[in-house]
Amino acid sequence: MASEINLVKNISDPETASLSAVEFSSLPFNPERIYWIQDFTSKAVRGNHSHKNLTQVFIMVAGSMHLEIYEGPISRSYEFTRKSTPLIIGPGTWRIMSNASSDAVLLVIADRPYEPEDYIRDWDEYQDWYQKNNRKV
Ligand code: T46
Repeated sequence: MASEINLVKNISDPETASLSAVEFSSLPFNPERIYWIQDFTSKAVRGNHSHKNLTQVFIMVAGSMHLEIYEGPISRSYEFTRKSTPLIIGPGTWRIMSNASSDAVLLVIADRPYEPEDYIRDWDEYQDWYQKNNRKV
């Protein structure tokens, strides 16, 4: 499952700065972890995996990247920028991040701690898993 979620409140002061806020109470889950990814190199390709149980919100706080999301065999592409609405990425979605700008910062809010066993990193295994778990797009 991948869908947009409007949860960022932006308060802009043209004379000083812009402030953006997320109230945890507006999330559809209780956050367990926050991390962010930055300092992308020009040829970086990250992700290339799915999760069995993890739900996350992706917020692009700076720069831009290309985001490809698969739900089984069906894919969707996003040009994800700091102007984009945040995305909820649920279990059973394969993600590929590429073409990030050098200033890109992706902030992720997750509903579970880091669990290496929750990852599916093999594409064929993912497609089998997706079929067996009967995920709907
Ligand atoms: C995702 C995308 C957007 C930790 O030790 N703790 C953590 O919370 C995370 C997320 C990672 N790590 C370690 C595991 C690896 O040794 O950091 C290293 C890089 O992780 P990974 O190769 O999974 O990084 P990405 O950028 O491919 O994927 C990450 C998340 O793992 C993933 O859930 O959706 O960011």
